[in-house]
Amino acid sequence: MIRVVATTPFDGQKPGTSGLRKKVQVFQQPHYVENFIQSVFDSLQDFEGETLVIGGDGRYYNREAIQTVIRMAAAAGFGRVMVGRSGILSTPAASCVIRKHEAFGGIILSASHNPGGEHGDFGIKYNIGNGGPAPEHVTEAIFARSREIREYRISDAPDVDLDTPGLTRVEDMVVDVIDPVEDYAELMGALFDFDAIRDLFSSGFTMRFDAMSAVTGPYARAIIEETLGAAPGTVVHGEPLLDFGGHHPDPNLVHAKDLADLLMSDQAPDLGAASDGDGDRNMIIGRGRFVTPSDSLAIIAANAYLAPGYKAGIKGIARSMPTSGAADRVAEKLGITCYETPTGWKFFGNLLDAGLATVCGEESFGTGSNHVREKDGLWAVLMWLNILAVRRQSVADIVSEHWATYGRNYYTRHDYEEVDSAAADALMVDLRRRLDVLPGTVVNGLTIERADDFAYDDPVDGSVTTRQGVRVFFDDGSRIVYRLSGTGTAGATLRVYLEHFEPDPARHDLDPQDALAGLIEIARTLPDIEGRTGRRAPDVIT
Ligand code: VG1
Ligand code: CO
Repeated sequence: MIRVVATTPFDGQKPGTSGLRKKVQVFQQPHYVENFIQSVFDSLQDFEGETLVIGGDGRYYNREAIQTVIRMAAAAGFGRVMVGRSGILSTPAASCVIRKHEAFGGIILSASHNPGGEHGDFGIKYNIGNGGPAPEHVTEAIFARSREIREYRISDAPDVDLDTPGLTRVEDMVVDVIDPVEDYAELMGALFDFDAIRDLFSSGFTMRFDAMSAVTGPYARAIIEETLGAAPGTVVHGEPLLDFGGHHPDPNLVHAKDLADLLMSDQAPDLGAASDGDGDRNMIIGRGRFVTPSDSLAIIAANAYLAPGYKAGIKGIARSMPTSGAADRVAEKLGITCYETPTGWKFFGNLLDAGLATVCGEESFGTGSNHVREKDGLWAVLMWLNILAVRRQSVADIVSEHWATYGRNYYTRHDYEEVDSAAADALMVDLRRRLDVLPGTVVNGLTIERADDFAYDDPVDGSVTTRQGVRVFFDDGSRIVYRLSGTGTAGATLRVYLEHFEPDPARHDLDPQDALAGLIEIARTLPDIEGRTGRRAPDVIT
């Protein structure tokens, strides 16, 4: 039976950079998930009888939320839901399944790289029929609806058995529990030269893939160990856990420190890689050489033709604004356009759909291509494996050669986490107020050439997105960017992105924190970070 339940709106059901993210306790309030899901359905049209894909990263509250979404999809009139077995679908796999099965859209349960568990974070995201995150006009409609919702519709059917693949029914809707890996693994096999990668592993090449007790474990084991023949044990922390083992499932030098330490040691394998909570991020480290995500994007763009799926070359590159300009230099050499978008994968969707960009990336450990409409952690790792299998050089040599050819964009991001929201807002307001007077100012020997608040004109649908981050450009080509995170769940996180271009190969082996020391000092003092937030130093440096 379908029940109509009276409800009242909750404050703050506003999707951020990537979906709605809150503490688990917030989602556990009666009607909270239901209100948001009904607001999503109320913002969509013509889905009667259509297919909805559902899956998540396996974190605490994943199964409970999925049962609610299934009951509400049945009440809303969907014809079929495809749900990953045990409620599991990595974000890129969900995107792949939506596209392959021509679903109407998908609901992804994840707070991505945010910590999980009973006291951690949870999240819900709606993806559209192209497999990508809902664009801004859709998330705005969802938020608007959440503020006036008065009732929701839900079936009172019992829980669906999520652990047994196959077909069942809830009301008139078919529930199809699918293998979460199959479609995705098949797509990867079509893009990359699996024979060449198998040869690489059988020649003695060694690797460690840290799945961080998050969703990519089953995918990495099936593809890297079982299909490509990497030694058993190559994938570590391969079981998805409700709380990710108590760690931040965020693949960076701070939260994947064990992996980073191993790669800098005498016991280092040839390649180290890691992925985040929902499998869309990646970290690449060679023996003794960390590859920044911005460099990884540039190197992938320059070498993509080595993989069968990209042998005809790439049509364009897209990067988020705070990502370094390394990819721009590759685009210039290839004679293609490099698009600059606001932070968040949803801004790449139109460029990919229109065939303007083939490869996309963000400085936040996100890389991907037109094969799906999400960033894709394992895809990036397989791309690197394909490149290494063909070039047969070390990661460090490939990176050094790249810098010698294109120059090096020294890059770092400093995060100040959980700072007082009012203080962070005031800091940004003050920077915006000073945009007109900053040009011409000399700080620490560098002259500010121009400053602005990044706005994006989407070349495909003409939409304009403003206030996407304050940029300060210096006369030596250096850049500082300030923006507030849209994924956090406590206080505000101030992100400061720093970049300096170095053409001289003799100066390519500096520690980025040293190479950027002068700029880092300017970045701290220009908006008086310490005075306004009380923070002397960032919490996370990547
Ligand atoms: C962060 C990153 C952004 C990324 C987003 C989602 O957003 O900076 O580049 O797209 O997370 O990534 P913010 O607003 O906190 O800076 V994930 O792996 O959540 O899906
Ligand atoms: Co993620």
